[in-house]
Amino acid sequence: MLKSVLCAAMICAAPLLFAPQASAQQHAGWRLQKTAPRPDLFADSRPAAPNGLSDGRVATRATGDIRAAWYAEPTRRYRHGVIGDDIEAGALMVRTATGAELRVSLPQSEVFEDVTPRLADLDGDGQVEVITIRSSSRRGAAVTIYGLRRGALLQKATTPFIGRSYRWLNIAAIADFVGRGGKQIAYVQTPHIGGTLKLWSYTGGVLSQLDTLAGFSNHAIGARELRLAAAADLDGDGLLELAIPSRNRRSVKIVRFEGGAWRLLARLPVRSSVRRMAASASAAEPQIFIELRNGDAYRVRHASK
Ligand SMILES: [Ca+2]
Ligand SMILES: [Ca+2]
Repeated sequence: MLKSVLCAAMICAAPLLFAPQASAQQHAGWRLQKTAPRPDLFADSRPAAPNGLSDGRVATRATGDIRAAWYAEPTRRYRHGVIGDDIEAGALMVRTATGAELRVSLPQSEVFEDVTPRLADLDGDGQVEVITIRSSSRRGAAVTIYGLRRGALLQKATTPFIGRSYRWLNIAAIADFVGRGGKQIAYVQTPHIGGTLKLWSYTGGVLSQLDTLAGFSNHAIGARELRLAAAADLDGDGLLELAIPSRNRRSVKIVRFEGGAWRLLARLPVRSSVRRMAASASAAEPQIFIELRNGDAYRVRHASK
C-alpha cells in the first residue's frame, strides 16, 4: 500500500543506459515529488528598468562597488526575436556605490540579447562583476562581463561569440559549482537547436572554460521566461546540484561538477515540458521547484533527505 502511494506521487529516474553500472547505482535515489505550485518563488519585485526593455528589471546588490545594473537603449537592430520580442538593448547601465550612473553603449553591430543583467563577485576580490548576454549580428551570442576600473565601466572579460548569426545562449546559474568559494557561470549554448551545458570560471581577470556536456535546453524559443534551471546542494554533500531540462525539456536532468567535469546524476521524465524552475531561499532546507507547462509542480528530492 505504502509502495503504491509513493509510486503515484513520484516519477522514477530513468536508467542511465550509457553510464557505467557503478555510477548509476552510486547516484540512485533522485526523484521528482509532486507538490503544490509555488508562484511566490517566481514573483519578481525588482523595479522596472528605466528607459529599458519592456520586461527588463534593475538588478541590485547591497554591497560592493556596483549597486545596480539594468539594460537601456531599446533597439530593433538585431531581428532575432527569440526571447519574447525583437527589441533588444543597446546599452548597459550601472549605479555605483557612490551613486554615479555609468553607461556602456554597444556598437551598431551588437546588442544585449538578454532581459536583466546579473550582479556577482565571481572571483571574490570584493569588486562586483556584471554578467551579460551580448550578441553580435554576425557571430551570435557570448557571455560578457563588465566592471569598474578606476571609476570607469569597462568590459572585463568575455567568452568567444558562438560564431554564427542567430545563435543564442541562456545563463542557467551563477554559483560555486567548484566548491572553493568563487562563483562560476553555467550556461547552455544554443538551447533551441541542441544545447550544450558549459561551465566557465572568472579568475585573475580571465574567463576560462571548465567543461561542457551536450543534451540540454533551458529556454523555449519565443518565451520571455529565462529561468529554466536552478542550483542547490540537495543531498547535503557540500557540492551544488544543477537541475536543468533535457534537450526537448521533457525530462529534468540533475548534474554536478565533480572531479573537474560535469557528471550526469539522473534524468527524470516529466509529463509536460518544463516551464520554469527556482530554488527556495531556505538555507536550512535547500530545494528546487519545477513548474511544467500543464501547471503541475514538482520538487527534486534525494533519498538521503
Ligand atoms: Ca570580483
Ligand atoms: Ca550536493
